[in-house]
Amino acid sequence: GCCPTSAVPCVGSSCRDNSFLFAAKVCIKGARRFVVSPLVKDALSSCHPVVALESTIITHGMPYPHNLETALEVEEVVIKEGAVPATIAVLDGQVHVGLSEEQLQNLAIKKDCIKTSRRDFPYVLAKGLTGGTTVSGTMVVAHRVGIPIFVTGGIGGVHRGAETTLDISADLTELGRTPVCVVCAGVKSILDVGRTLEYLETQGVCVSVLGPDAKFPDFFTRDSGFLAPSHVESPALAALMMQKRAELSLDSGMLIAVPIPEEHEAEGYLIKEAIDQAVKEAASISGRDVTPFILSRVSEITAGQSLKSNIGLIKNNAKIGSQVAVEFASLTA
Ligand code: PSU
Ligand code: MN
Repeated sequence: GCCPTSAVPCVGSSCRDNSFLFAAKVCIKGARRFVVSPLVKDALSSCHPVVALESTIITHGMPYPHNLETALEVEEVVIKEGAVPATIAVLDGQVHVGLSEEQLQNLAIKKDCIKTSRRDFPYVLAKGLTGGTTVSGTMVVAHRVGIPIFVTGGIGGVHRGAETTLDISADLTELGRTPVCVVCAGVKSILDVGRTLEYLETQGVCVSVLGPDAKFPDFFTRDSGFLAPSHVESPALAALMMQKRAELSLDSGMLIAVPIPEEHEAEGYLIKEAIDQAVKEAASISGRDVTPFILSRVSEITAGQSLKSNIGLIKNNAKIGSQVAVEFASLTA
């Protein structure tokens, strides 16, 4: 069941040929030039669950050595839940799916990595550069190789003041156009959470909280004050939504929001004040530098408290997201 034209094996004939997997087969031909690790390749060809992971969080989201430690721990969590982690990045002009520990280490210490979203691939690849892929960049690659689910901390969104700056993350349009399920802890309140939810609605993205109610989490805390359009009670139901999306051949992605575990919740008032201050300071920053600037300022102002919450929630997302991936693989096996 492998494409003769592809270096990447197709999803095997043992898989039920539903529309999602068929789409993956077609797309995978475009992935000829990707470097897919042997473990990820094997997993994809045998329908074993694979979880994609982004790398901007390593290159721009956290300081060394926390970035490396967290990346390794997250991969361990995925493996423990019975799935195969596939961290995606651009290394010296080549798109990699599945990184070795050495490659992760190099990425974590390298100073001149490019934050790579969808728009940046042509440039980063042509110049042979190294880049950490954002949520949008990671979704593009995950879909090309047939990975249906992707775990991260938080997605980009509509920035506060976007009504004048027009600063709206490419993550949101990507969710509207690429059928990958993104598992995150909601939308950071450095952003305009309400407008982000509106924008996702316009883009036709299925947004659901995995939990007992539809309170939409804002990354550091479990309740942003906004409601998601829906909630599901279990990873199995989240996986079923993925399958229903596929059966309808919807081209759009999905967003599953997992509230941060109570024990990792940051002090609400402390985070809020730090964020307000950091957003003010970011007034003179623009483009792709805005989000990394605010993230590092919030971490400084809270003396690392936000970083601790960040690490706690991403590991929890990896656990829950892997459970969804395992459930989804069993639906399509
Ligand atoms: N939010 C975080 N940590 C991150 C990011 C967002 O809490 O590391 C990264 C993700 O890679 C996301 C990107 O896709 O920032 C969004 O950047 P922008 O706002 O420039 O679109
Ligand atoms: Mn932006």
